[in-house]
Amino acid sequence: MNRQNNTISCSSKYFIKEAIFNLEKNGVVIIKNLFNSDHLEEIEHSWNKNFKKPSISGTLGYYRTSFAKAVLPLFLLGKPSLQVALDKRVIAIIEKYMKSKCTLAEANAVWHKPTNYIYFPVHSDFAVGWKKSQLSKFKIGQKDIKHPVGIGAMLYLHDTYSGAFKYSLGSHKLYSKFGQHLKDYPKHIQKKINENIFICKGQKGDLIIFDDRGFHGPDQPSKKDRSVFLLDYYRNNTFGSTVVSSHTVKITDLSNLDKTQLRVLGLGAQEMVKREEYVGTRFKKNLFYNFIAWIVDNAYFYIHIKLLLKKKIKNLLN
Ligand SMILES: O=C(O)CCC(=O)C(=O)O
Ligand SMILES: [Fe+2]
Repeated sequence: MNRQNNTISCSSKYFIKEAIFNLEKNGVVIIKNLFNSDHLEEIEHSWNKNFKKPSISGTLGYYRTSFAKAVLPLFLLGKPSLQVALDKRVIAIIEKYMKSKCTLAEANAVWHKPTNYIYFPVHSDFAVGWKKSQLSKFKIGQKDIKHPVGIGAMLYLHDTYSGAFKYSLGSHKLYSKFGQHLKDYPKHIQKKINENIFICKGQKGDLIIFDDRGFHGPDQPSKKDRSVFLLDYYRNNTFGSTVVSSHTVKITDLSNLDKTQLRVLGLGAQEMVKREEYVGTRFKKNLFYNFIAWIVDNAYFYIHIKLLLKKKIKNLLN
């Protein structure tokens, strides 16, 4: 498969149609030139402020979720991040392809460190029987999986070659019939899925849109850091108006959004996972969590001791 076949430019007159054509045929499309350089620069500026250090006790910073990965609720990066996730052209492509309204179910800024092992293997995001958590009432059925139940999108924040997103072309048409994990598929199907893997090498600002049912993942092992926006849109005709976990937004950033954008953002939607159980809060299970919490709680001890001493000295002098 030629790389050009999956890559389109938004300057093309029929790019929405071309994007849908690629999604139907291959399950993935790379769109160029959607966002101008000023917009990407604003994102980079905000990213650099937020990805210097982990957030500790309310400080600006990212959430560490594993050795190689750190995340940030996307909209903490401000308006330019909302303009990407709620771009009307992107919404049009997704809703036309899904033949349904959609809701932005997840939106994270994700930073990967390079590793010489695979920590996130190729997988499908949905299969029959899928539910978001043990407690979720909704479960994907045989009829549901025939539709594009979820659409992922990834924005590259720099030229991305090593560690790029990869997708097995056409694998969305398997409807995940042996589940979400490649190892559970008969050997000849595994072989075919692997042969059709297409590595979506791309440049800063490229937006990849993909059908979550197809096999995909980051191309690992990888030699380079990777900074991306990772978005997931769910199909309303399947899930209703539902987000995975409610988005964290700054209220002042919502001013220019229209009705459609607010609806896609999850205004009035149901929530599947509570904030305290969502992936960004995973550090609570880390070996050092209680120790670090203790350090933070006592981190002002020197001011406290200074005040105590001051009081003691004052008492002695009186
Ligand atoms: O990080 C990637 O390249 C893929 C992400 C992904 O597959 C997921 O979050 O489900
Ligand atoms: Fe995935």
